[in-house]
Amino acid sequence: MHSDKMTDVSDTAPQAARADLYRELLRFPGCGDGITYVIGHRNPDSDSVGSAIAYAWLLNQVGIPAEAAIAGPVNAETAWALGQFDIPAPRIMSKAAGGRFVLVDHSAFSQAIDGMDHARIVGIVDHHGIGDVGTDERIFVRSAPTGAAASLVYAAYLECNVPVPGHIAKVLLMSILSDTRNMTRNVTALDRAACEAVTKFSGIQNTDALYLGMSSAIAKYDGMTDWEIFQTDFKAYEAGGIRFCIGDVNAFGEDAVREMVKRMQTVMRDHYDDLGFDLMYTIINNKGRDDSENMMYMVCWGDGAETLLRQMLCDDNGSHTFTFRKNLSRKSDVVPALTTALMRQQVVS
Ligand SMILES: [Mn+2]
Repeated sequence: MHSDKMTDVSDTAPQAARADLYRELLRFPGCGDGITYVIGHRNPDSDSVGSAIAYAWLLNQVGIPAEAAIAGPVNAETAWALGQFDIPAPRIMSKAAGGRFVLVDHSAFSQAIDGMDHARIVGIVDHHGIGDVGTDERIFVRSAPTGAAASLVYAAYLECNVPVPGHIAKVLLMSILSDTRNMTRNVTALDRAACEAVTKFSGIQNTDALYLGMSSAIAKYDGMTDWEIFQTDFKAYEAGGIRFCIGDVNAFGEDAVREMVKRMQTVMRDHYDDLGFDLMYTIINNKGRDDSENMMYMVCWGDGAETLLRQMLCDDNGSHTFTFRKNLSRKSDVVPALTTALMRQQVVS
């Protein structure tokens, strides 16, 4: 007989009772009437988009009218995957003021759309650090160090005892594979459980093929200028009074990576003055790597930018270029390393 985990859960009275507790928390007083928008960060990646779609769908199931939104156009990877699934991208929102929001995959105003500081934030689902979106109002925050925000969204489905339908399973799978680099980076037991479950519910047989399609799509950047490529996945930070940014771009194979290194160096040099950051970094991932090749490159610009990178585990190739044998995560490796180095610098100077 076919046994479905989700059905098993709903059959047990204690589980169902517990689901009611979580449903009530999601609909907490003050959450209000009208539409709640679920939105990810600027320069949306697959995790941001998939998590928004899936969490909005869940909110609707528990009685909160919700709609997924995105902070800008989807990237080539997300566009390709949504195209495969025949699922439309959420609508783009650029102004938040006056609206009601759940933030997914971010919790900092610098990564939110304009006006979020004048909006009502009723929830956060994030796997980064806690950002600066402080509020005096009541809020449902779900934050944990998972590989993908989408794994936390899956956990919310479990808690609310809402079965994951096929189309939601597909976008959650897209999100998890993307953020964990096909389950090779920052993978926790929850990510593994989520990935296994949504793979099953999605009906997708070959997740490696899905991931390969996604990563070759994102490394293509068809018809985009170097400046547009640089901005596709770009985040701003501050530590020790120093403003810095880290872009994250992709290329397929070592030759394409070296070419991309040069292009991103030029972009950073040309836009250094108008962007106004003290330090600029770009990670260039090798998406089609074999064992003889480097996993990723980092290029930098700005006074002292190289000094900070030299403190990380990498090879200095000169002309602002560094190579890594390991796949580093911007969130869990690069940002903490740079932040620590900058704070230390501040203490010394
Ligand atoms: Mn994420």
